[in-house]
Amino acid sequence: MDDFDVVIRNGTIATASDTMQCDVGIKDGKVVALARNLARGRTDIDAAGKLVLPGGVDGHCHLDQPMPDGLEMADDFLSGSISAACGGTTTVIPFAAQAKGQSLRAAVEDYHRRAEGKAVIDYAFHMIISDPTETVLREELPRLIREGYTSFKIYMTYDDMKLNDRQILDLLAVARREGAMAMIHAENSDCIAWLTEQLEAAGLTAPKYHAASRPMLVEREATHRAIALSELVDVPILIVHVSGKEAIEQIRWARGHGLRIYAETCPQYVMLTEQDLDMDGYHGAKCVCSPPPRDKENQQYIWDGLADGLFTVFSSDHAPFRYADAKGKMPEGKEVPFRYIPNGIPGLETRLPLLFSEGVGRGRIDLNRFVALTATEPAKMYGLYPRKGTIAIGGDADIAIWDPLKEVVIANEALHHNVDYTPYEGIKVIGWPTMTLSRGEIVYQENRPCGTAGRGKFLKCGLPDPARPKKR
Ligand code: DUC
Ligand code: ZN
Ligand code: ZN
Repeated sequence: MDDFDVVIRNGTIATASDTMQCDVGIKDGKVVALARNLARGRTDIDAAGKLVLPGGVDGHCHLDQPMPDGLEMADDFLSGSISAACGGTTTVIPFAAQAKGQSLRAAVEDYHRRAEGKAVIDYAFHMIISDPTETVLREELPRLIREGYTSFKIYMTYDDMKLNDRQILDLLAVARREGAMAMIHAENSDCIAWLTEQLEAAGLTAPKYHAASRPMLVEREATHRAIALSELVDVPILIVHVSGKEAIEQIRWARGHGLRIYAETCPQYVMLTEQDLDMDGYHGAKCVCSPPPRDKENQQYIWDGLADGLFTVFSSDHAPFRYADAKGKMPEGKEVPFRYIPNGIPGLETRLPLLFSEGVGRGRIDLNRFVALTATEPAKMYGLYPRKGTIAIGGDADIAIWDPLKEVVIANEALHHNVDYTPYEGIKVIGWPTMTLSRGEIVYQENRPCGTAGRGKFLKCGLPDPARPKKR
């Protein structure tokens, strides 16, 4: 006799490869049956007319990351994970960031303390390596990779984090040996510094000049260089937050030459343009992120890459800073020159609805590709598949039930993050999750979060599929 804790019945299930009508039987947090007409579960959910999708895996977001200069991220693991769950996401992967002079192990331990008792959905960690000392390269990093921290980010810009080419090569060599995934923020630091000085000398310091200080070419050059470094070491890399045409051209070239270059993009590069940095007064600060949003033509290149497989993952890059806040977009409580505006915008909760509505709803990508980009591929990329990122027997019952016809006008007051604005205010989307289950437990239902703080578990990641060492 079947004995299910939960049954989701009458819905349309979609994975990265298939769409089918069947019920989902859940026991002890796992999917245990996929068939029609399952016996009743203790909780029985009617999903008639709904889509039953794998919960999203947000492979790039920032929560409670220590910041320099008195800045503070607005979301911790509690508000961030609640917001994610309310937008249909069931796994988040934020960053344990090493400060210069700090041991990498200490950064990871500190980040565990920040997460402890807070998350309502499961989470893993990437690392950010800002100080690749001999100890990091020889001992800490290899050990941490073997313990389940199998991806790390390298910055080519930002004074407190950037690495030079030699340091990047050293880290890529470790990634190759251990089978880890290196994520690269590709912007040319010196070009940005030089342009920023020129703009400031001319008195051009409003938020919109942030975009002028980081034109496409600084991203193109760094993307090209990152590709060359990856080729030299013979290791795959993932270029994060790709913003437009010229970076895409570099990646297409690399792929065409057989190089294993993966790419991520984010909602801001299909939903915003640099005009959004030129809103009245200082409001453009709300859209300051790096790389900056580009223009309509670049948005189309991003859509093409989402549809044709150039991009493997679609992440939020949620980097939450409050607008009217001295710890956020107004350091010291003032409107400041663009170089002092913290880079980043919120997007955990709106990531999936925006891509669903603008992508699937407008016929730019199909539903299976939507699932691949937002759940399955990030789970594979970071060694969490098939436990996460799909609906399959034996996998965690991380599921978002969507009403594909639900119309929502995005309004910050209805979102659950701790940021005082959304860059997507007033945008109408069609399709929104009505219920999110994490390991079979309902954590969000009809606009209300209902997961308890601390129920989310830390996930040790396996080796990323694309980075497993080749047999030698
Ligand atoms: N890079 C990120 O990955 N997130 C926020 C800001 C940035 O530059
Ligand atoms: Zn970045
Ligand atoms: Zn980021």
